[in-house]
Amino acid sequence: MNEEYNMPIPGEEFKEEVLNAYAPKLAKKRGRQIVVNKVEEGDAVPEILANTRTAPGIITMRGCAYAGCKGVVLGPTRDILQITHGPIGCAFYSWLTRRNKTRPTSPDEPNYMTYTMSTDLQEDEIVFGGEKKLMAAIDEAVALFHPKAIGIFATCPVGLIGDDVHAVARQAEEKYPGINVFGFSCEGYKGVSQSAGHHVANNKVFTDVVGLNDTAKPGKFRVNILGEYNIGGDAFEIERLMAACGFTLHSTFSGNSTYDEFTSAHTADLNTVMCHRSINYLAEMMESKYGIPWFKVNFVGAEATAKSLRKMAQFFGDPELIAQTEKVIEQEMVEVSKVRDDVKSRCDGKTALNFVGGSRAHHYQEILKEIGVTTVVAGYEFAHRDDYEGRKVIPTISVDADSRNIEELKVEPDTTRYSPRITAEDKAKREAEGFAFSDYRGMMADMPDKTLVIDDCNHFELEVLIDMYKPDLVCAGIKEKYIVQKRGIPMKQLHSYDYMGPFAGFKGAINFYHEIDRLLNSNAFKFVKAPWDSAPELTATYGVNA
Ligand code: CFM
Repeated sequence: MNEEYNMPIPGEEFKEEVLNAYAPKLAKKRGRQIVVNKVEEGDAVPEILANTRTAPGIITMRGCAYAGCKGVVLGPTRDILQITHGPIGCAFYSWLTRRNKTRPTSPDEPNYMTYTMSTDLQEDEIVFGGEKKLMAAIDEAVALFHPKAIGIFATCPVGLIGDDVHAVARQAEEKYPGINVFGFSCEGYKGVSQSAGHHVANNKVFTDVVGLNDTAKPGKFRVNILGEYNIGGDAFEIERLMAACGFTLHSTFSGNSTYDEFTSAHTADLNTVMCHRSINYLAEMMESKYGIPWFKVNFVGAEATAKSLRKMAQFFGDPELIAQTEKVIEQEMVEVSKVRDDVKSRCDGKTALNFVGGSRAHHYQEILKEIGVTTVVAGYEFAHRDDYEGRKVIPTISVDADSRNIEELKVEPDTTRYSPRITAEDKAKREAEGFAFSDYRGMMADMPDKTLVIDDCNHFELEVLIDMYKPDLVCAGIKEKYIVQKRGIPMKQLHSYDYMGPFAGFKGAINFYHEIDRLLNSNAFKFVKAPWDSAPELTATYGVNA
């Protein structure tokens, strides 16, 4: 049903090429993770295997559960003091390398993001236990910073030696009444990827933070944004637009956010979900407990931004809000269209590979399309089948031992605070008119037929893709960046945006168009020759045999 993309090499041919290099058992598994797209009636797409373990030895693009919990979901909050219980490296590498920004409202407001706090576990603690050191770290943190809340994050060794971060959190709360201390069992190995850490983070934020304070922020049309992490200033641009349209942004989970905004987030009237993968759990649980409806939005790309703002205005149905939103879109689109058309004249017809975590591989296809760049191969590092095929497949997703490892909370309506923001009849009526609630249609429905979808792509496969499809642009992460660039292919990091941003909203779209224009139309990359093409391969022998 979707337009067909005429791939230079059929996807099946690529599949055969890479699967041949694998041992039979792995080839069988990878065969189910590499899919040639075809969209049928009702957005039905082929099934893809996702959210399963990466085979040992493969250089995966994935990260760990700790990264998903501390780095991704909680990291962008500025005033929850976050202690990594573990070796120093885990804390160091989760220290703002994702470029999540924040903007305290005054110089006195706490901002712990400029620090990284760790218990710096040593061999002694690995042998004798590290809980005392954790408590000492909390004592030190309280004495120095007097935080409202402390999050403790477990790393792999902590899980292996059996330190109980939750017990220490409870002791700390007794010792320091008034400080909310909570632990996360987000040991790196907890799941098959970051995704497990997202779920752990969602659960704890839901049980220990959201709902503690019933004071609503003043204002009309009160909205939370879930799954927006303010990379390169994205949230600042979204905040600007929301204010201009007349929405009240109550809290963002978790770009440019504070603890107090989280505690009262349940007072908002609408949850919008930007990154479905990392935060759909919280949206679902807040709906069950408090009656807040949610729907998916996307602020990457000018069209997507306009569509999302319109949908939000339509949800509230206020004529003034709708008119003001239209006015903002119209004003913003003047400059957007000008730059887009100019950039498109130079980028039209180019191709891209797009491999990002769990939502950007989808979102960035739309913005690339705006300047005429087609994503011929895309994949998520760690998303689930619903992010590929749409939420309609959730009932058919098989639960394995790894996913069972993460607690699925049973959530009941709050006895006093459950209040459905719209009636069941109103919701049904709107749904009949095509207004989708609690839904995500997934990436594949938006991709042309015959394009390739690859889950948990690895470095070997990326190299074969580049050889076979000769893309004009590769979008991926830091681990991929240098191999791609050394081959003379422009590469854009879509995790940290390298040194740029914002890319969200209208001004962000303009930034992105310019950046892709510079990358695709600069001559510099044409002069790059991969060092391994001219220099002999290095060989060596073990010293002991010399
Ligand atoms: Fe969501 Fe994200 Fe992403 Fe993600 Fe990530 Fe990220 Fe990502 Mo890097 S929360 S899934 S775990 S949109 S850090 S801000 S860019 S892999 S595609």
